Amino acid sequence: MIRFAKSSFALTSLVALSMALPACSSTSSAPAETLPATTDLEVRAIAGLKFDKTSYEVAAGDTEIGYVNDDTIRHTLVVVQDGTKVSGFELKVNKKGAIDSGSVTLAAGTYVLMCTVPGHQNMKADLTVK
Ligand SMILES: [Cu+2]
Repeated sequence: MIRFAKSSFALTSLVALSMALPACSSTSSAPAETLPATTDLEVRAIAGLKFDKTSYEVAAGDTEIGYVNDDTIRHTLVVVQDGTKVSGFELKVNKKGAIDSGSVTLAAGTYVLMCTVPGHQNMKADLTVK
């Protein structure tokens, strides 16, 4: 029983290692995935339940938002105005290096970017749309 558990653990490690190898062959430490060239606003989730900036700014209208996970745990990104979530827009990055992007139409005003993962309620930043 113990022997079986050990060998299946070794197999899992080997699979994980072989999956990680292509990333190691890259000359850069950046994740393989990149944001679309059309990205208007880049937001990064960083360690300590924070976004990479405390305030962001973008032009009004159709906005392509890109979200990059520089942390090791799952995060989401929603846009909130006056306590109400802008409907139809939510980005999710489940692990380190994950990238998500999507477009949302925003009128000029003041918004808050938030992560909806339980316990991440302090993960907020201001978004000014001009
Ligand atoms: Cu979060």
